[in-house]
Amino acid sequence: MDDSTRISRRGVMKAGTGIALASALPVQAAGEGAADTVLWYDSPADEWVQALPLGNGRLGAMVFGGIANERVQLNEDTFFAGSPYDGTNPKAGAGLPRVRELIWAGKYKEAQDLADEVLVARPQRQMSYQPIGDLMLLFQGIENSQSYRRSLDLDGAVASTRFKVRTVTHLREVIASAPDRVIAIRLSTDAPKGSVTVNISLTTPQDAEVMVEGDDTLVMRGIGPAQHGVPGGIRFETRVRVQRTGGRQTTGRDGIRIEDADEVVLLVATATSYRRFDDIRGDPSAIVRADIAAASAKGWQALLAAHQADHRKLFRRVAIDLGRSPAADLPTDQRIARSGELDDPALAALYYQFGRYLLIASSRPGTQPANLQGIWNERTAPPWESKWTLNINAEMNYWLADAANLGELVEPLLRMTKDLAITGQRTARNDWGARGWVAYHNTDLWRQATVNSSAIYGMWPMGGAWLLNTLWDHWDYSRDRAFLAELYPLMASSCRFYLDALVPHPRTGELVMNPSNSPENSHHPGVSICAGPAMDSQLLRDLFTHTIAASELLGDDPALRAEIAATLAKIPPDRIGKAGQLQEWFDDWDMDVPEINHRHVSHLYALYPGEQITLQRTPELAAAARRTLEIRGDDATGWGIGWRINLWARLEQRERAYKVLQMLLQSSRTYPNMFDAHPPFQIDGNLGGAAGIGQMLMQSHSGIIHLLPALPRRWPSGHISGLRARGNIGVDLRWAEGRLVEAILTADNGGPARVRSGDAIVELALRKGDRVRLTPYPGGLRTTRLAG
Ligand code: FUC
Repeated sequence: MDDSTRISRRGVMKAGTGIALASALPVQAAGEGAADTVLWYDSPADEWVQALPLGNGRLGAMVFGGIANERVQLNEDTFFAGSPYDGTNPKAGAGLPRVRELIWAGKYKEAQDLADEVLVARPQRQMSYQPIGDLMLLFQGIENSQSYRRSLDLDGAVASTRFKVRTVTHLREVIASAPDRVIAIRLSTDAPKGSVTVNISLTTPQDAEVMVEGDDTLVMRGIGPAQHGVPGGIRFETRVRVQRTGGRQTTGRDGIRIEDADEVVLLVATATSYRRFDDIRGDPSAIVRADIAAASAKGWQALLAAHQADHRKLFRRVAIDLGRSPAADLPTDQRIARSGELDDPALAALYYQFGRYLLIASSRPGTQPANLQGIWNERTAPPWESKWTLNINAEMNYWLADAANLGELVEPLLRMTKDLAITGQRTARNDWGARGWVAYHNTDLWRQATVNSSAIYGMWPMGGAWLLNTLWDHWDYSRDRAFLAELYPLMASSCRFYLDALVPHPRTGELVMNPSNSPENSHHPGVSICAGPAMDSQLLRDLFTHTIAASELLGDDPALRAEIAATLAKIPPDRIGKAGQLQEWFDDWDMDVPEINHRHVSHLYALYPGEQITLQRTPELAAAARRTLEIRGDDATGWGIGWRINLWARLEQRERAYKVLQMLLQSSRTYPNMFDAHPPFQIDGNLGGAAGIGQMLMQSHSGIIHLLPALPRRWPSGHISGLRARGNIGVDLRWAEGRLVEAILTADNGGPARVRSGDAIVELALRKGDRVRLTPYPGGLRTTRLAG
């Protein structure tokens, strides 16, 4: 670092003259869009939840759209506190049988207290996701601006800020490019020359130093913090390369100063030393140098073109139109603030596409899975550590993916599960003396697979099963055998854990998990620990059934298959309780619990995302699930509401699903930038809510593709194209006056398909490549085969 000059807070400075880089003046913004896939505002963001998110799966940026002061808050998805560690509690092996005995004896409080001592990890809490810092742009010569507009174009994946100062229009555009691994920013005007004067600097809450290297590069280098006694170990480096056309450039105390440039392009690269949960020997400096070198050779236009082609390949697969009213012309924050009073069907469509946008921006093959906040976090102590919560949130983040034609974005979840299948073996052995692997209700970058936080929340050994069932769904949609072959060993190993861990219930002999809980819900004041809650059985029925099916498909492990089948037969069935509700626990405690309106509806897993309960095949259980939903009530956290939309849609309660969606879209559950409000911000509500909108329009489960199962009155006419159904089938829909006009199915695999619209059902024998049009006639569905 000999050629660098320190300009950190303590800083010194060095002056230099930049080399002017030729690039054309912009004629037009890259993507301010007038279309219905744009979020826009008429004033800058005052708060983080008003700023606009960009992401390439790994790098995140929140753009504030300031006029004289612009802040671009930066994240990198592997930047966490701590370093590789093993939190397993050495007392677990001896302690677990005692916890179990206390539960059988009905001494739940004692059992939970003991679990806190002998099972909960040391340290108890996991490591938190960290912000990298902020790129700060301080502009000069900008007073009395007019005609302000900032926007996020979901189709172009560009954040733009535009305003006028006297006769000159200023335009700032930001992208986060996946193909070129940088965040790129262009500052331009429509003046013929010299209107960009800006100071560029980096700040960070981390232990880091900031320097200028050469005369055109800012470098910030640091290390992540220690937490809960685990030393900080992840090194990171951010580089900002400044490219300008015209004007002058100096370096100084506050970073790099550009005066009177025609145009400026900033390239921002960030990397960390993280390679895997047990390896942080990467070289962030080498990575960002290479990223910056490659991106600087390209120029803005080529970067933008590559970025948009890459993004649109995913984003443009689905188009949605739920109708349009004049409300759609209002700024986005006003639409959200007034969503209760306005008739604004396009807001739901925007929410759906925003969910797809967020998943594209926060989960790409090779990156970390979307965490509780996707990849966007400005705090060093974020809520719930902004990590992965496995008792609903991480799975919910992926409910949207396959049906919304973004199936390949599930890959990071598979990789995280592979990691957990390694670390989780340690815990399975340590805590249960079992084969296979276990994961509990949270994990972090270090893939902790331990009971964590405290037993009331964490004593839930079902994280692996839910992850695997979520990943199975990706197979079921895509029918990608290579994916199944990667998934199957993780399933088989997880089954071995449960085969060893399940124990007979003393009253019935049925096989149950003990200890466990029904996520986060107390059955008696202050205690959630129990044996055999309904959700355990539901998750295990799915895991076991899927593993048997996968082993048959792949021709593996007949002996294991037989063992699983024998155990499956002894898993308790779902039961209906004394209020007619679907019973949440092994005992019928449901009506006497401290929080009757609890946010989690874990035992409704079987209705959604599972398919064990359906209106057609298990009408009594479906009625009980409905009763449970009524008792629980619709109001909940953002993700809790998101889940309820999907559940009501599965119950085909169209107006109820719509009502709950409206609850999600109001400002208590949706921030001005459209981020979901738990509160605080959690991305699960966005992705689960968008999945719910999808479930209202098309469902595929239990062997049926159901068209418009929960279309509300307020969306009388519209269309959606590019959806996916299980079995690798494409679905396009058009409707008018509340009725299906036509559906087009595209078979990418072939095979039998049953399609339902209203009361009409048709059976199709599809060949690979078939395109079939379905049109309703009184009492039925007409099928027409379309040419290739
Ligand atoms: C679960 C939920 C909370 C929150 C947290 C991240 O524990 O019960 O509401 O979403 O995850």
